[in-house]
Amino acid sequence: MSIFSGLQPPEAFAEAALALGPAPLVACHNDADGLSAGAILVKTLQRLGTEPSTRIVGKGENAYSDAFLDELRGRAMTGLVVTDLGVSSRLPDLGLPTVLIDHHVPTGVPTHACVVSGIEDDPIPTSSLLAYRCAKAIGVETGDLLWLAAIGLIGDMADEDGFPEMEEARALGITALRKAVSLVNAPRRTASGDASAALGLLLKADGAKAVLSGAHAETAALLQAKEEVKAALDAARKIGPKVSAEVALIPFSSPCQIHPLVAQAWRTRIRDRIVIAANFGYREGWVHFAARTGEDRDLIAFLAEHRPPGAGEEYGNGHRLASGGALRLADWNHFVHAIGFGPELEAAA
Ligand SMILES: [Mn+2]
Repeated sequence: MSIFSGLQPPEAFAEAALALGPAPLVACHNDADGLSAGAILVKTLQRLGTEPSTRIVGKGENAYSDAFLDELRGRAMTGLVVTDLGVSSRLPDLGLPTVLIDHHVPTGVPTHACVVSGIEDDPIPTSSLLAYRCAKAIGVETGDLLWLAAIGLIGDMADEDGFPEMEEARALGITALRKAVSLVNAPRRTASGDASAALGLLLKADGAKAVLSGAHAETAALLQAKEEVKAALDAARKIGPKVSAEVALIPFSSPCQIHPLVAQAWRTRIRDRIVIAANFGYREGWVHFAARTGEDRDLIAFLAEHRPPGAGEEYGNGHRLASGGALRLADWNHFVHAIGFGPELEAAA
């Protein structure tokens, strides 16, 4: 029996898409999975005769914040599709047809939207794969969308999970697909966090090889983004962890979104503790952190247990083995004591 009611399979998109009107907005996350899901949905909605616009939700933003709601209210659009940005009952009710396509653990299921979720499937599909299955369910041409589904599957490390679509996509050239993922994932980690070149390239290119070829101007911008991130990561890799009973914490400061990469790198080296990479320099007034574990532990439950009183929507979401969040400085200081550290890991206000 499902613990979430109201979640739909991709087949539900066939009907929901037709209600979105002539000018829908596609809002997507800025990573490879979110961008490729966004690109699939834009192309699908175009094939239904609509003119979709796009909005990438990126650095320091949350699709369920009041600021984003205010922005949406000011936009001329006839419907809304939100993908790879989580599922929350805080989804704004704009009085417009709304579809969510997502694979994160819902923090609540909104009743005024069609929510296509893979959370109860085993294995859990990525947002890009859900978007591809949505396109299939509608019956539009999907032959040129399979590589985009694979970009998200590889980006979210679900390419070995046995999805038949991924096995089919291997014939397109796995090496080129992997390299394209690495490029598309780069800009969202830079100091600016602007992934518009990556989405532009996914919409223009006819496959992974075209992403890499340099035939499109965006490729140079993505290569530059990759260099910027690499330099930041090289610096952060030199910092060692501080250890409490349950947690190994790596503190550093960078405007780049490298905390997930730092946590991932230490996760393979520290097997008996939860790894938290804490970035004090990502955004003014906040500490952003990524949590990973090599143990069989539920990080969402761990973070909920130690949730500081002021934590918002951006805290403790994601997956059992890969979570994280962002906390204002006072809340971070509360949190860091709760997980067993002293004043040396507090953020200076
Ligand atoms: Mn994502």
